[in-house]
Amino acid sequence: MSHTASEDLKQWVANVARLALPERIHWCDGSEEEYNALVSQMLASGQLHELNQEQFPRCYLHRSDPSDVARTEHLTFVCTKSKDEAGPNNNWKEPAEAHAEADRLFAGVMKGRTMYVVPYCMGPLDSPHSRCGVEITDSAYVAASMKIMTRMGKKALLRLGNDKTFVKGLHSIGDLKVEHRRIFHFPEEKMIKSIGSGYGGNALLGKKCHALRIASYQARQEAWLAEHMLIAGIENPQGEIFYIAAAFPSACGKTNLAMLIPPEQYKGWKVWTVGDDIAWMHLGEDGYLYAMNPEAGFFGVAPGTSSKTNANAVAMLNHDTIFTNVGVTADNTPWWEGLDEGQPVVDWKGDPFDGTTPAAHPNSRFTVSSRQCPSYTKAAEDPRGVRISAIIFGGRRPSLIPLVYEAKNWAHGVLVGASMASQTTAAATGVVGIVRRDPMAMKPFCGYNFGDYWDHWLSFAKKSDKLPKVFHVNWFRRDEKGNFMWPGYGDNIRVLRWILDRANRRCDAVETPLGFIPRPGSIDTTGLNIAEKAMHDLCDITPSGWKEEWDEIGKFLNSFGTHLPAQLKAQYDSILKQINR
Ligand code: GTP
Ligand code: SPV
Ligand code: MN
Repeated sequence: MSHTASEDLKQWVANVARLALPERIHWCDGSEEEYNALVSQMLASGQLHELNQEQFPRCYLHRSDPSDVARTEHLTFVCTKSKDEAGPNNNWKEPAEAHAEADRLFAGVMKGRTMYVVPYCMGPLDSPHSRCGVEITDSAYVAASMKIMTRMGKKALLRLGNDKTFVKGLHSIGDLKVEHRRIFHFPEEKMIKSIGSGYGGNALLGKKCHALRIASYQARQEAWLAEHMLIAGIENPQGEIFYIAAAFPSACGKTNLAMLIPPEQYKGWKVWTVGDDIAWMHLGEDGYLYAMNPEAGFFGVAPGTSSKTNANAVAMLNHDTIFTNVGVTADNTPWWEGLDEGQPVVDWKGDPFDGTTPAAHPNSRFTVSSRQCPSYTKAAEDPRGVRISAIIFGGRRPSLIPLVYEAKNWAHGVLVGASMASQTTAAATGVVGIVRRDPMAMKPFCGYNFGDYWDHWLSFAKKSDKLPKVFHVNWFRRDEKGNFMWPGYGDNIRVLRWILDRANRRCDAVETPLGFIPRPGSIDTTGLNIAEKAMHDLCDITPSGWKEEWDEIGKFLNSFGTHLPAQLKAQYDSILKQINR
């Protein structure tokens, strides 16, 4: 296969081999035979375990190193020439220093291992918006996962040759020691170097490293957007389909919303899945914003997935799936907390389950092709992407933030995104459950200074007057007893319905200093066991109650100094005045 590769690619592969000293080099062609061979080899080496093949054909379990179960943000760096360019939102390292450190870590690291050369395409092979990359890795698990998650192999290599430019991603699991773990990004060189982790976002370089950190940097230069967003189509009983793009931080509900199944009384309503994690968005010639999913698979959170919360996911996970760090039942079927049935006997580490700690790791995941999802739509293969009617921001906020509100205009929408915050989750290492600022759900993923990123977002209003309306949602408000106030999951369609009515200007709303909120009764609650008072509390905005929040947001925005766009500051100040009134 390597004969179709460009000189540049061949040269890079040779240089890496000279440094890392692999025993052999395998160019991935993306075929079924190749995938099967990778699986057989991993079953033999113990990297994969066969699950019950009658109930779960071609499903396997991978147990990672127990210290390598989530993204490690403190070991992730954006290495631009100037520190200012990376911004206070990123860890920064001088490029030459980072390359030298990587060289030391990669020296001889692949001795005795196979080096896989994995060409991939992010986005449909025939889309002008797609971008290619090559990941070099010494992990068969990564190579197999890239087959599921991207358009990988021969066809990608062919396209990559025609494109002339591609992202170079070098990965090794190294010795898996946290001390030796680094995830370096060189956006100016379109390069990634990641060592010491086999975990998703750290190791499947097409995903967060390429499709968000490198792509966001490119998108700014080329006037598009690379975002941590699901894309879904909402079909109403009239047969109209409107597409939304929604940014929620890691483990805050993107996969679930993208595959939503409406409650029974919502006859004629249907949600179509385009993507569950990343959206690349371009202005069309008609002035509308179009979004495409650069991925071809889902790397989804297992815990909480059940036939009640996400029946589409349950249906897609019963064949051809790789599970990572879940528990197992006596029947050798996969198990996690929240699953409807079954009892775990073995936990995610492979130890007997004793009930004292969760059977599945809270960040255990499934890796599966999007084509297996019952709600997956062909529109996801449209080279232009789908036209977006509404952009939705959201996070896990136990208090204050209402169920839904609408931004007053695009610039205010950018402020709403920039001032997002959410409780941390198990998707990254560190403390879980503390509220941190996470603008546009991109805190861990923006490849440059957030101040410049907001300016880039603001610039779209100069190019089009047909931009989507912007909203903010919160499914995670809790009452005094600590219970979720909103049922969530399938019932979120009730909120989406209001959002689309507003986006299409089919209903009016109440204006507040912080945005538009639903008129009492305009969010349908028929069939829900929710008191009028609770609904009022969920939907209300009392400006005086926002003082502390607005203060926090102000401090955060100011920490970007001269990079903070004046227009955003003006939006902020005008709301501040109204809150203090
Ligand atoms: P990443 O893949 O990490 O980017 O996460 P994600 O944003 O796709 O989150 P996902 O949909 O996997 O949900 C994460 C967790 O939140 C799961 O345990 C879900 O069960 C739970 N969750 C999702 N939607 C809702 C909701 O509407 N209400 C409540 N209470 N929980 C939800
Ligand atoms: C996330 O953490 O936002 C994920 C999983 O989607 S990972 O691929 O690890 O980034
Ligand atoms: Mn994600």
